[in-house]
Amino acid sequence: MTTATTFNHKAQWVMDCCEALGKVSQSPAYVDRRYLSQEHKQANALVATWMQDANMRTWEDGVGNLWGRFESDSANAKSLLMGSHLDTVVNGGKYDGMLGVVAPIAVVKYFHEQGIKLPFHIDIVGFCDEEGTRFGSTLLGSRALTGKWQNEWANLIDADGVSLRDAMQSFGLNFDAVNACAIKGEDILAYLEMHIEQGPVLEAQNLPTGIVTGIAGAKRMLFNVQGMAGHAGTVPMNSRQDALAGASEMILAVEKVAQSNNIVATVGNIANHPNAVNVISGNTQFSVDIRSIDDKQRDVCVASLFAMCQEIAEKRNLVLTINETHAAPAVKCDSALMLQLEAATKLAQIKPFNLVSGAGHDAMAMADICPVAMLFTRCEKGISHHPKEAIETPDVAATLAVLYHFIRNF
Ligand code: HGY
Ligand code: MN
Ligand code: MN
Repeated sequence: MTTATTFNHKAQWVMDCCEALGKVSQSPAYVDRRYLSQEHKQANALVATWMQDANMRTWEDGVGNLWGRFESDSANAKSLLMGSHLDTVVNGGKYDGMLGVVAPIAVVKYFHEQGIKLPFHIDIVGFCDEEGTRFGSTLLGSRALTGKWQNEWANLIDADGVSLRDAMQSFGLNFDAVNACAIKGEDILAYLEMHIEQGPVLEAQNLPTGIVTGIAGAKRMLFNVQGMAGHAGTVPMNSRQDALAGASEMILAVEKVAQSNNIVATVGNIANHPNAVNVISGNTQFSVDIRSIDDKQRDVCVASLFAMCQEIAEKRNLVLTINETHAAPAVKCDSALMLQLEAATKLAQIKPFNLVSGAGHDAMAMADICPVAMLFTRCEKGISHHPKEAIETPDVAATLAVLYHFIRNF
């Protein structure tokens, strides 16, 4: 009977790999690995050696994704595609993304060691930019695979003013050649992504793994509030056009709309100008990330938020402009794959449990070309996008056992 204990040793290997990847960061103090950086190159090279040790052929595609293939002997074999992202948020955890790349390598390594051959290839992809940390976008690596690469992304710029086009060139890639990375859906049997839950549900259920039913859709926008800078000591309060004060009222409106509609909305990034102690703020920009498993409900909330913020702007004699920077519809996981995950979970002697993903994943992009499924691993207190992100080795072993049975019976 192949259960979690079969994979105890491999689970420790996965944890050690995530630990090693956690050290590949642009900061010595915390995890921070961004798209097209030196750390991206290092991480791809490191993961490629683990894939090669599992008897996988490896390559890097034209957008910077890392690939590994465990070849089938069957002629015209199609691929079961698995993977997740290798980039991180700033000051992130060691498992968000990385677990979903390293865990399948561990199971492939087990197949290789056991001399198990499969009637389909196993392809594992380490996506290069899911978080969008460097350019404020998201899902760039997976959208390149699904033919959704956008020409206007060439002008996305990072905090240093480097454009995506130039950053790709320095990395040895060509922005205009990315469309050649697109893969054909008919070659992919399914896409399965393992990921830490990034929420508290599995811990509350006291379960090591969970089957994802759907992924919440997200919209990201940049709010630009234009006021009038002025002297903090001389401009009377009733004649100010204070951009930061206006933005603050708008940020509370973001929170209010989310709370009163049972969705989630976050202002994570703010820039204030001139940001001086004795100057009334002339311009404030802030990001809004708003999500729901129900796209219609989310868009109704976005509309009411826009109306509330325009009202605040008029009342304060400010000019508000809003630009949408990202939109991904909610995605339902494939019901047949969910049933196969359920059967595999039972074979691993674990109680199956279904849950929604509030976090976004590359599976949202891959759903454009093939059926997708996700398997979650419990994480401590649901903490993620934080250095305290933590998982337990036995839960990784359980995840590997479920994955083993899923593939053996796929
Ligand atoms: O934002 C997200 O949900 C994902 O972690 N990129
Ligand atoms: Mn993340
Ligand atoms: Mn992630």
